[in-house]
Amino acid sequence: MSISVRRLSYGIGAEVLGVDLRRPLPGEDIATIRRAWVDNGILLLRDQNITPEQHIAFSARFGKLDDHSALFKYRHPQHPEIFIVSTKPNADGSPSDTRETGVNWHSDLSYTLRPAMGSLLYCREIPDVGGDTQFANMFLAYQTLSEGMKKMIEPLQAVHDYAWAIHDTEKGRDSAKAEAHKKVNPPVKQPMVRVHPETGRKALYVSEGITTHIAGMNHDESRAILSYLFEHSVRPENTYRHHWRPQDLILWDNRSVMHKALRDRVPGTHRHMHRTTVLGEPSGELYKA
Ligand SMILES: O=C(O)CCC(=O)C(=O)O
Ligand SMILES: [Fe+2]
Repeated sequence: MSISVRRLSYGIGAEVLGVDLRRPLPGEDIATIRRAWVDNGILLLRDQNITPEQHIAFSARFGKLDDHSALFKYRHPQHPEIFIVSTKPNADGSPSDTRETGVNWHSDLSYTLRPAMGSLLYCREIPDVGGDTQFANMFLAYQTLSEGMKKMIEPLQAVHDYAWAIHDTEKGRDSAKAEAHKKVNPPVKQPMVRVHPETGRKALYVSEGITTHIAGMNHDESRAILSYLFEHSVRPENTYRHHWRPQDLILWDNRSVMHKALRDRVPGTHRHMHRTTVLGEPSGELYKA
């Protein structure tokens, strides 16, 4: 069966048909998938009845995988390459720590000096309604800015801080947790406009969930500019919203895409996902206030 690719929406994404990840794919199919992935930002592969081993093996064709040491509590017990995002309570009945993972717009690991190239999220369980994920095309977000705005932000860097990312959970600001994370993940400065290493295209690289302010500006100045950019990035025509089916696998390119897990879960229903993470190129530098 040969591979075909069809677009999912105006703004972002494509579905890949004709692949079965239970068997290793030939190199030319991996090259086709990688090209479609980079060009479309996200790829959907439906009906993949795969084991964690097959998920890891496919992911590793695209680069070195993260062992999720920064998020060690939520790793799969047998497979550190798999990060579990689940709403299901823990064995002792306490709520899952990852029930609120990714609920604000972000790009994976942008708060580190080696942000993720790609993430591959696999759906194991999903309710009929809710549990959706939304994606935004940051190439398009950059392209649709005015020339004046592009010129102004191009040389700037912005601060990405994981402690900020986790402050806004159901529990409110959990400073003990935020402080512990700050030690592992101190704030970093990232370029506001990132040049995609494979295509040379420019993408906007700030996100509401993780970016605190623009380096070298005061918070009021910074807030005005960032608020505009956040709003601009996630205009509906720039995004795609996915309602998952079990056995869907979605790949996103963190260098040109932001994503967000929607808070649309119907009480009493549950969702269980497995993610692998492909490491990317080094980017940014440590931020000293
Ligand atoms: O669960 C989701 O829909 C996305 C969670 C997330 O941000 C991630 O796995 O990177
Ligand atoms: Fe994420």
